[in-house]
Amino acid sequence: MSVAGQTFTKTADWLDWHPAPVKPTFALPEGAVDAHCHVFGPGEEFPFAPQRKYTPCDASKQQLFDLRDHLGFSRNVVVQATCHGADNSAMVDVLNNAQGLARGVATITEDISDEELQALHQAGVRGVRFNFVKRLVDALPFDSLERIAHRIKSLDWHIVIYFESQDLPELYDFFTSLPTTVVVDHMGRPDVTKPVDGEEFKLFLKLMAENENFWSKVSCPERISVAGPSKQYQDVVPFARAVVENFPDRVLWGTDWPHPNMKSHMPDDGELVNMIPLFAPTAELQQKLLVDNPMRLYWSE
Ligand code: 0GY
Repeated sequence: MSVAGQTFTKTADWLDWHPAPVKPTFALPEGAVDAHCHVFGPGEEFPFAPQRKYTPCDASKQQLFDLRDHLGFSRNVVVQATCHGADNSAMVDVLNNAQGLARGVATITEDISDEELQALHQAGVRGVRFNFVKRLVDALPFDSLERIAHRIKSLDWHIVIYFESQDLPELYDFFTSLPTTVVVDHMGRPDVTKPVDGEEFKLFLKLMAENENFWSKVSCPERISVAGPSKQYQDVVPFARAVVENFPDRVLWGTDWPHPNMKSHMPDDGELVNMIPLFAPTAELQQKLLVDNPMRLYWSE
């Protein structure tokens, strides 16, 4: 594909998303929200950022809407993917074409104007993402992130943070200084070969327990699992279940479609939905995880 002379050849060993996920046997509650997914391009319409760390396959808004309907979700929260940098136009294009059924999480830099922030809000953006995963981004300095945090607080937005568990100790004090609701991607990427009641995951549970402004997505078993798909990602279940049962009013769930950077295999999104009752075993917990919590965070106005 090419845009104004640029070509977008996907990164070697990049896997395309699953072309035909099963219809889930787990029936989602009415009004369920897929609270973590992305779109990629299409590159011809929405070019990828020059500073990106990978070039993905295309994954368009219509393909996202088709997946939503196939799986039985009602709404999406579209998180800006790092391959688009701070150009939010592909994500905003989803929001503008979703008839109110999608909200967004943007990536911004300090030079954004108040008018641009207002336009993102009008489109349905309700948060910004701070990414600390070194293979994905060159992280912004803390003081810049602090200034962004204070600006978006006035819009009543939240901050989504993405980091890996080994980096939590050094980031802990910065995270707890943030002035807004903070949503952790994928439970802080726990190392599931370590015990669920071990020191490393205890620090994450402490972060959640001692800071009521912290939420967690119980997402991405396919990324976190060491056991893998042949073992149905069972090694992730105790971690997700601990988070849901301890913090039932501050958890979200998402497919993570189209699954950036999955190198070993591509998950079947229908099978990911079928894992939800293992994470949230009662109808009450499922209602909070899939409907009440995301609606409160993203559709309160
Ligand atoms: C995720 C995870 C990843 C990538 C991104 O924006 C992104 O590029 O989020 C990853 O590579 O772990 O949440 O989709």
